[in-house]
Amino acid sequence: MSTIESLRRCYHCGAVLQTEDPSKGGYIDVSVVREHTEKEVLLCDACYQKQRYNRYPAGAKASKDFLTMLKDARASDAMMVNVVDLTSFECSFDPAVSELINGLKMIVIGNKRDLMPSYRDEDLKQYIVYVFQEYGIEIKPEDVFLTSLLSSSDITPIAEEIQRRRQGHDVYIIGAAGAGKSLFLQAFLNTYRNPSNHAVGVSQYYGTNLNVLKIPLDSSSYIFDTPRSELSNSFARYREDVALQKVLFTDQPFSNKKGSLSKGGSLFISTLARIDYLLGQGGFSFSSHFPEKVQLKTVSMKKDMDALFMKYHEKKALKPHASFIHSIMDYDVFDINVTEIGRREISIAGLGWLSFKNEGETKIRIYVPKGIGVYSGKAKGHR
Ligand SMILES: Nc1nc2c(ncn2[C@@H]2O[C@H](COP(=O)(O)OP(=O)(O)OP(=O)(O)O)[C@@H](O)[C@H]2O)c(=O)[nH]1
Ligand SMILES: [Mg+2]
Repeated sequence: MSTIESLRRCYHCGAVLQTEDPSKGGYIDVSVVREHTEKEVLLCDACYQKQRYNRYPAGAKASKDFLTMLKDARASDAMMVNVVDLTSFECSFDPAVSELINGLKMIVIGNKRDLMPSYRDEDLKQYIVYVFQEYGIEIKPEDVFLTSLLSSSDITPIAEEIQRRRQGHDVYIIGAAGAGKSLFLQAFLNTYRNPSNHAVGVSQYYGTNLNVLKIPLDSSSYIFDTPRSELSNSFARYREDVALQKVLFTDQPFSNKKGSLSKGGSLFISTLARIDYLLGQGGFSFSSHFPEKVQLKTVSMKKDMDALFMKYHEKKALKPHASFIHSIMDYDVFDINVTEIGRREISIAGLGWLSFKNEGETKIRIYVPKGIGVYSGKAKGHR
C-alpha cells in the first residue's frame, strides 16, 4: 500500500515548503523546520521576510468624505490650491486624491521655505514638479509658489494669481495635516474684502460630515479651507504629544549635519526612527536634515542593535522622547534598496530626510513608528 504524506505549506502564500533550492518558491531554511513542531504554522523564507521587512510604508489616506468633496470639486472644474510642507510632502499623496485632482487648475504652495535656507528656489520648484509627476500629477514650475507663512504672511501675488487662474470657479485649499493650510487662509484673509452678501463662515460640506470654512469670492463662488486629515501618515499624527510637536513644528532652520556609517552601523534619529546601513560601496556618508532639537546618534555594528536602541529609548537618552513607543515591535521595518546612481534621498514623513551619493547599490533598513510614511527618491538639489 502506498503512503500519503501531508505536505507542509507556507501559511502565507500557500507554496509547498521545501528545503533544497533557495531560488525556488516555498524555500525554508532546514533549521527552521527542525525547530518547529508539525502543528506549528510556518512561513517560507520569502514570506517571513515580507512579514517583518519590505512591506510598503504607510501611504496617506484621505477620508471618504474628503474624496466626496473632491469629486464635487472636480465636477465643477474647481481650482486646487495644494499646500505642501516643503520639508516633508513626499509621503502625503493618496492615489485616490491624485486621480481626482489631476488635470484641474492648480497651484502648489511650497510652504516652510524658512526651514531650508541652503536650498535654491528653482531647485525646490523643480523638485516639487518631479515628485508630483511621480504621483501622476502634471504641474509646471510656474505653478509652484514658495512661502514661509509662519513669519511672512504677505501673499498678495499668490492671491492675485488665484483670482486670475480660477476663471470664476470655486477654490479648494487642500494639503496634509500641518502643511500650513490654515496659515495660508489667514494670510489670504488679510488681503481679502468680501465682494458678496454671503458671510465668511464654517459650514458642513454638502453630502459629507466635513466642516469647512467658506469664504465668498463673488456672489456664486467660494474658497474652501478643508479640515485637517485625521489619517495622517506623518509625525503630525502625534498631536497630543505636545513636547514632540514643539520640537518638530519649529521656526528654526533644519540642521544639516554630515555623518557616516560603517557597514552594520546605525543612525538613531532620537528613537523616533533608525537607519541601518546594510550594504554598499565602502562606508555610507550622508547629509542629515532634521529639526535642530532632534538628537542624532551614530553607532557602529552591534550584536544586538535592537536592544541598544530600546535602551536609549527607555533611558530617554535622546531627545525628543517618543512617548508612543513601548517596544521594538511598535516600529515598522523596511529595507530600501537604492540602485539609481547619483544623489538620492530618504525621507521620513513629518521628521526630515537624509541625502547621499549613491555610487552602486546601497541597502538600508529603516525603522519608523507604525503607520509613518517613508520615501526614497531623487534628492533635492542644494548648494
Ligand atoms: N517654520 C515654519 N513653520 C510653519 C510654517 N507654516 C506652518 N508652520 C507650522 O506648522 C503648523 C501648522 O500650520 P497650519 O496652518 O495650522 O497647518 P494646517 O495645514 O492648517 O494643518 P491642519 O489643520 O492640522 O491640517 C503651524 O502651527 C506652524 O507651527 C512656515 O512657513 N514655517
Ligand atoms: Mg488647518
